[in-house]
Amino acid sequence: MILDSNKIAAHNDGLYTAHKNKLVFTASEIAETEAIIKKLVDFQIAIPSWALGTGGTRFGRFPGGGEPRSLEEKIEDVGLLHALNNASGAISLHIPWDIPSDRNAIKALAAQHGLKFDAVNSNTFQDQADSQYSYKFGSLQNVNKSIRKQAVQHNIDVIQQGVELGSDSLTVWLADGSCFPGQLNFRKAYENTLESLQEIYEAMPSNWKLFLEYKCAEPNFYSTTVADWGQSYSYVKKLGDRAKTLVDLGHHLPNANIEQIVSILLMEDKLGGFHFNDSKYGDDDLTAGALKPYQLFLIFNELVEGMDARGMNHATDLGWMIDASHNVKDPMEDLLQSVEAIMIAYAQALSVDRKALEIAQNENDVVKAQEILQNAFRTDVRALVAEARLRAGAALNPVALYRQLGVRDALIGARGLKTVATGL
Ligand code: PSV
Ligand code: MN
Ligand code: MN
Repeated sequence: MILDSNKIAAHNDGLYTAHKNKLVFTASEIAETEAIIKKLVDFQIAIPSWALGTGGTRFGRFPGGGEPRSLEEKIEDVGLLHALNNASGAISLHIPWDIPSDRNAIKALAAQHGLKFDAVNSNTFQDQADSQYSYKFGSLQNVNKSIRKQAVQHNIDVIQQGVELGSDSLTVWLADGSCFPGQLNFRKAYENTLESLQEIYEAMPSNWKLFLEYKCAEPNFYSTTVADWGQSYSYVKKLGDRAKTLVDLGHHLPNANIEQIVSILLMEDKLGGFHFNDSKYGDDDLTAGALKPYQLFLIFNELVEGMDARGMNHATDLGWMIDASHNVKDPMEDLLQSVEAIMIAYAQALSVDRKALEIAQNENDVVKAQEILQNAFRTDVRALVAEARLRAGAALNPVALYRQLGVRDALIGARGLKTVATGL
């Protein structure tokens, strides 16, 4: 066994004294650390099944070996992550990349690792070997009714797969759009997409949610049919209460104020969840918090404020997911880093002095308001995140333990050096 509770305990013993000293210091700087730690213990971020292998770009792919070759191995990898950090207790499947061959066995394997099935993702951005029609000119928007029907039916099949696994939400991301002016009638593309989404929405069980992801560009580079939060909002508002907008941090035009988008969507009860990642140029899918940790904190600041104002449960009322791609890092290490960055941003947002911030805002004390936020952002909360892991039986330093145990080498030993994860 690569990882077990004895190995985690031995690792934690070695780091315990230094950790406790740091925790005492952190508690001297932040009020109510106990309440924050409890929230951190409960917080879970779903791992996308497609992020466990090397992504690559259209120019090349440099796999590191030992990648999961099946859904079973993907679940095992997420199980490893969850054992290390106790914060990755769910997997988000992408269909047809992840069709379970034996559903009961897959469910049992996930349960054995303490994992739930998060939102299931449909795929109408690629043609499958057995598909009758091509999505070259779009799926739910297509001018051809038969193609739209095929895409709708695929989404219905994905819902069915999800129901059988115990998932309760569908994420729809459409590559639909156009590459050149004149290619598409925008209004008709919208109307076709809405009609198709309505059919999908109606096919969902009554406890399910539909998350509609937006993206400003790529693979279409002139227009995207669900291009921004306003367009997603316009669709989900028409669909019904259980349709919500999904915010992928890498899907905005440069300099978009994502935290403000989050605040407004929450206020409108239309925020469904997130695909966390980071980017400098576009849909870069880099490690969360690697480039813009202050932005990540400001997003969580709005989330905590808005969710508390609406009486929402932080852990369960939104879909928390990562969407990442790895070209130069070990995917598992990268995912551990992303989860850590998300937990840090969340802990910092929980530590904001909300009463003082409200007073500063009401008094138009701009300097004070900025000081309050920056103070929370600049205070080191890593000991709180580590303490949450310790209390849940996970590792004080997951990346360090992953390396100490030689997890990647063990995976290469078991699966081989030349592996290609299914999916992206
Ligand atoms: C599209 O860029 C996206 O962000 C969507 O979430 C997809 O489902 C995912 O990437 C994987 O292709
Ligand atoms: Mn995404
Ligand atoms: Mn993306």
